[in-house]
Amino acid sequence: MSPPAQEAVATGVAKDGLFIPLIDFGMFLHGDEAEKAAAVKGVIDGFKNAGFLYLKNHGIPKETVDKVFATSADFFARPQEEKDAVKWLTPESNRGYVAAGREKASQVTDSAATIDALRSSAPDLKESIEIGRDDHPTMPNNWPFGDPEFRSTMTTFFSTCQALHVQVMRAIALGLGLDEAFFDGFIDAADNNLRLLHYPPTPAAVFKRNAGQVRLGKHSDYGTVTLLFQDLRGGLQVRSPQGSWVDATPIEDTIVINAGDLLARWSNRIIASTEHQVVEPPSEPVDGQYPARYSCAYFCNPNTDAYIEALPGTFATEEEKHFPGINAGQYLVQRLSQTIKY
Ligand code: FYU
Ligand code: NI
Repeated sequence: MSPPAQEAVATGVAKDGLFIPLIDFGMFLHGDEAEKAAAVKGVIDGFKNAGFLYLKNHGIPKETVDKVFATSADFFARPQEEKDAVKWLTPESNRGYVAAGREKASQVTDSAATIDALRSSAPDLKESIEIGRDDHPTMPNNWPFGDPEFRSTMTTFFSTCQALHVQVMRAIALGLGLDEAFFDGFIDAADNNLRLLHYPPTPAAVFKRNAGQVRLGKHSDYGTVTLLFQDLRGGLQVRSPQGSWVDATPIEDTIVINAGDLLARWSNRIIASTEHQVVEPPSEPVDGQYPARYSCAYFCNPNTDAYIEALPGTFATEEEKHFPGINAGQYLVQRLSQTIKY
C-alpha cells in the first residue's frame, strides 16, 4: 500500500469568517497531477475568500531568507546619514531608503488631506529600503555605500522571488481556468519591488497614548501578489469579512502571500485584495518596550507596460466589468505618489 497522501491544504488562520489556508506548495511544484490540482484549488480558494495564503515548501531555502534578514538588519543599523545618502526620490523609480515618518500607508479612497493628517498624528513606525530589478535601463538602484555583499545578496534574492512569483501566477492561472502560462508574458520583465522593512523597538506607551497608532497603517497592496517574509514577532492583521481585524500569526518557514489591487482588477474582483495593517505586537512588552520587527515584502507587479483589464472568463457582458482597463506602470506610480512624501 502507498503511504497516506499528504494534504495539500491545511488551516493557517480561521476566525470571524476569515479563512487563510496554509498550502503545501511543494505539491504544486513537484507533485503528481492530483496533488498539483489540490494545491491549485487551495491557492485559488484562498485568494477568492481571504485574499491571503500561507505557503510552505515554497522552495526558497531557510538559509537564504535568514541571510536576507541578517543583511537587512545590518543596513538599518547604519548611521542615519548613511541611510539618508541612498534615499528614495521618485515614485517612478521607487528605489531607495524611506525614513520613518515619510510614508503613510492608506487606502486609495483617502484624500491627500486625510493622508497628511494621519501622517502627522500617527506616523507609521517603520523605515524601509526599496529595491527594484537591477538591470533597468534608466533607473538604477540606490545601493548602500561600500557593501558589495548587500547588493549581491539582494539581487540574488530578487531573482529567487521572481521565480516563485511566476509559479504562483501559474497556479492562479490554472485556478481561473486559464492556460498555465497565461501570465508568463505579462510578468517576465520582473518590474517588482523588494522592500526591506524595519519596525524599530517601540515603547508600549506610544501605542497607549494614541489610539490610532500603528506600526503600518491599513491598506491593500497595489500590484498582483505580495510575497511577505515575516519574523516571529507578530502584529500583522488582516480584515475579516465581518470587518474585524484578525491576527495573521507568523508560521515559521512559511511565506504569506496576498493579492493586490491590480490582481483584483485583472480578475474582475474574483480575487480579493484584502486590507491589512501592522499593529502593536501581541506579545508582552519587555521593560516597557516592544522589540524590533523585521520583514521583507516582495511586491510583484505586471510588466510596467502591461494593460490590465478583466481577464477572459471573468465576465459575460461589458456591464459586468467592474473596472476600466489601465496601464500597470501608471497605476502603480499613482498609488505610490499618494503615500510616500517626496
Ligand atoms: N509599495 N507596492 C505595494 C506597497 C508598497 O503594494 C509597492 O511597491 C504597499 O504597501
Ligand atoms: Ni501591504
